[in-house]
Amino acid sequence: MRKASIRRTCAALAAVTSLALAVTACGGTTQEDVKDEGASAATTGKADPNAELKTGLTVGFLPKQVNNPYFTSADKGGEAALKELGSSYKEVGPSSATDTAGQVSYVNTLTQQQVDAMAVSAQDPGALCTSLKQAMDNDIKVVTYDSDTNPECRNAFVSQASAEDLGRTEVQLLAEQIDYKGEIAILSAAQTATNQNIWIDFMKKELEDPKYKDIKLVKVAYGDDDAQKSFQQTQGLLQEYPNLKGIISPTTVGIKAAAQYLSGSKYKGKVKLTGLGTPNDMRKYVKNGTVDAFELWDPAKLGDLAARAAVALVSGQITGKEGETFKAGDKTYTIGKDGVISLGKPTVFDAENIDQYNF
Ligand code: RAM
Repeated sequence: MRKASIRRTCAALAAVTSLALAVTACGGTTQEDVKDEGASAATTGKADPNAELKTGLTVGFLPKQVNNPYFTSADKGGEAALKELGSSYKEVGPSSATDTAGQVSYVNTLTQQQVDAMAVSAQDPGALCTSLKQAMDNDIKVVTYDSDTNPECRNAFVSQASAEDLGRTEVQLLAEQIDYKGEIAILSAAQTATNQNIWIDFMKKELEDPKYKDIKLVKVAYGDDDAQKSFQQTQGLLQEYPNLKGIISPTTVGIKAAAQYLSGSKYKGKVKLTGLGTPNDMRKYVKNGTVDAFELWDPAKLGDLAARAAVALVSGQITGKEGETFKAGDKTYTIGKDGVISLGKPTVFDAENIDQYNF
């Protein structure tokens, strides 16, 4: 749908937003209406891999949580890529990872502002769907990055790594550390988080392998990507399960808080901890013997790829269909099933290599 279609969706927009703002956004025919009438590949639904990359675009980043250092790095990567491509960056978002209503209103704000594309890390798979569909109806390209919504509610998902690999390898890492024996728990982020929930499903599948028959997953706790709550949840796990042998925390906020708790307790080095963390957060806990190994991708590279995918979508190089390809930096990416673009493989960090990384 073209920019001109904004007029058709304005009534709907007004219903979910403040009328005054919706009216400003829907003021009438703009230069954009005219410019975009020459149908591009993207607007006709056909990808043109040779289409020139557009410049002067605005891409809005909407992370799960703005004050989370992981998203600060990711979004900085997006900002740098957009600068290089001659487009503008903006970031909006809630400060809590459990504020889905806040995320919905930020999607609506970006729609009113008529950004060309938005990159969203969804706190909840379904909650953003109506507003994201409305954005797409207004000719705004939507990529999710880090944490997906339902495939029909965005054009493409820029994934950090295969969800299956991430879930299974975290179990493999912990199992080795506890000699394939004992009670384990998971300390996750928000209960609704799409990314963590998919990884946890794959952890459970991995645990079905008979080689883990002596490992028992006793609890999945939720720290909501809040440092204090994650710390308290770790403390609670140890109180409830005094024989606990290991914890997997697939969240940068959770693993840091759990490491903080363990390192100041009698469990240091005895209760093993792994999951997803940044090398900068975890360095001291690897060096002081609280943590043996954990993993992550480079968040800045994820943000970079999300920005480049957004610009490729607006430019019509891709539409989000399986098999389409586009260049991002010096690499060519192929879109997979359900519009998924995968960054690559995560890195495992331990005492040997952690000093080589700075993020
Ligand atoms: C937290 C967030 C994010 C996740 C990382 C690993 O920062 O929950 O969504 O990808 O951890």
